[in-house]
Amino acid sequence: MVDRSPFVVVANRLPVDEVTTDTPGGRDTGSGRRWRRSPGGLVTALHPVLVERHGTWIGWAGSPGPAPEPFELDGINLRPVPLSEEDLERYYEGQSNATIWPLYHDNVEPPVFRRRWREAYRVVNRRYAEAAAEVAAQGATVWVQDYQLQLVPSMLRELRPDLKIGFFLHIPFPPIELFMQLPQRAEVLRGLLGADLVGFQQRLAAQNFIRLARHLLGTPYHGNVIEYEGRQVKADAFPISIDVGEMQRLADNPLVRERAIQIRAELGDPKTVILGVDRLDYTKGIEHRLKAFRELLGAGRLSVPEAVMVQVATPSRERVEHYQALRIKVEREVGRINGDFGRVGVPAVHYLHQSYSRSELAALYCAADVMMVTPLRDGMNLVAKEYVAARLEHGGALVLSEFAGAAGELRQAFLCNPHDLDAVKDALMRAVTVDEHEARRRMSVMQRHLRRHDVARWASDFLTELGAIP
Ligand code: ADQ
Repeated sequence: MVDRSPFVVVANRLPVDEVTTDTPGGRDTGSGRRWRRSPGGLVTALHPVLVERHGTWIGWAGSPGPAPEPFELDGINLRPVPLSEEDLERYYEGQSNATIWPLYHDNVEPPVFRRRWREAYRVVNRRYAEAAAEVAAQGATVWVQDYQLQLVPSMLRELRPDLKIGFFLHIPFPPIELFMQLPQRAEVLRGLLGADLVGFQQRLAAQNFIRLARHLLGTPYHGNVIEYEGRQVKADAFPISIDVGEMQRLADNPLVRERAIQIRAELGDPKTVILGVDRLDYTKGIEHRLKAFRELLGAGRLSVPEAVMVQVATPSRERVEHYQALRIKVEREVGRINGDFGRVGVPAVHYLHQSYSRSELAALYCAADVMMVTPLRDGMNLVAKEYVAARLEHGGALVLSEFAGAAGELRQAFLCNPHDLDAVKDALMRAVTVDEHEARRRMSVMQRHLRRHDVARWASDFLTELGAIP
C-alpha cells in the first residue's frame, strides 16, 4: 500500500514502460516485473516536484488486465489503475479518441458518438477519481491531466472536498457551437468545474470555457473566475513547453552532430532538407504538407535532388478507424510524389512510419534546413519547440501553422494557414529561400523565448497559481 501523498498527479498513463526480457535496462521493483521511466516533457517537469513532495502518480501501466501492485521508481510512487480490453476500446479508443479528440480539434474529422463509450468513460473516470481519493493526504494537491479524465475533478471533489484540485487540458478547448454537439456536454463541463484551477494552452481556450459555462449553466464570472455552486473556479492559460536544456545538450553532443551529417549524406547531400515529425494523426496536416510539396515540385519551384523531404510519422492509435484511413491516404500521396518526381535511388520523400530515440530525433532536427509543422489544429505542438531548441547554430527555418498553440509564442516562424494550400507553398518557399542572416535572427529570438519558458516553468506557474487559491 502506498502512503498517502500531499501531491498527486492523475493522468491516463503512468510515466513508465514495462521492460520485457529482450530489452536491456529497467529496474525490478520487487514484483519480478521491470520498469523504466518513459521519456516525455511532462514527467521531466514533474519529477522534481514529485520527489520533493513525496508525490504519487496515478495512471494506467500500459497493458490490459489487472493492474500491477503500486511501486516506486526513481523516487516517485506509482499507483497503477487497471484497464480491461473493453475499457481500452470504449473509454480510450472510443470516447476519448474517436469522440472528444476530433470534436475538440475543430471537427477536422467527424466525431463518432456512441452511448456505450460515454458510459465506459464515466466508469473509468470514476476509477481514477477513487484511486486519487484513496492516495491523497488530507488537504493534498491533486493535478489531473487531459481530455481522457475530464470528469475526474467533480467526482474527486465529491469524494474528497478537502483537496485542492487542478486540471490541465493539453489539447484545444472548442468554441461553444462545437462543444454543444457533445452528447455528454453538461456532464463534462460540470466535471471540469470540479477543479479549483482549469488550465489551457491558450487564452482563447480559457475564454471559450468561461463563455461556455455561462451559456450552458448560466454561471456568473468576473475576469477569469467563474462562480459555481458557492465556489470559485479559475480558468487560465499556461502554454506548455519542453525540456529546453535536454534538447540543447543533445544537439550539442558530438555523436548527435556526427549522426546529423551522416543523415544528410544518406539523403544524397541535398541543398535543402525539409523535415516533418508528427504522430500519424489527421490533426497534424501531413497530407496537406505533402500536397504542397508535390505542387511545388510539379511547378518547378522546387526540384529533386536539390530538395528532399523527410516525413517521420509515428504510429499512433492504430485501432481507431480514422487513423487507419489516414495512413492509407498519406502512404498513397507519398507513393504518388515518389512515382512522379523520384529517381532510382533518389526518392523525393523519405517516409518513416517509426518511433525514434530522443538522440535520433535531435539528429534529424540538426540535419533539417526547414521544419514543417502544419497542423490543422493543435493544442501546442512540442515538435516546433524542439526544432527551435535544437538549432544551436541559430540557422534553419520553421514553417508553422497559425492553428498550433505554439504560433502564439514562436512569432518569428514562417506562419501560414494550413487550410490554404497556396499559403503553405508560399511559406515553404520563403523558408527555403530565406537568407542566412535573417534565418539566424529569427531563430535566436525564438530560442531566447524558449530558454525563459521551459517546461519546468510551465509546471511551476501552474502549481504556484493553484497554491495561491484560498
Ligand atoms: P501530441 O499530439 O502528441 O501532444 P506534440 O506536442 O507534437 O503532439 O508532441 C509529440 C511528442 O512526441 C514530441 O515530444 C516529439 O518529439 C515526440 N515524437 C514525435 N514523433 C516521434 C517519433 N517518431 N519517435 C519518437 N518521438 C516522437 C499533445 C497535444 C499537443 C501538445 C502536447 C503537450 O496534441 O498539442 O503540445 O500534448 O501538451
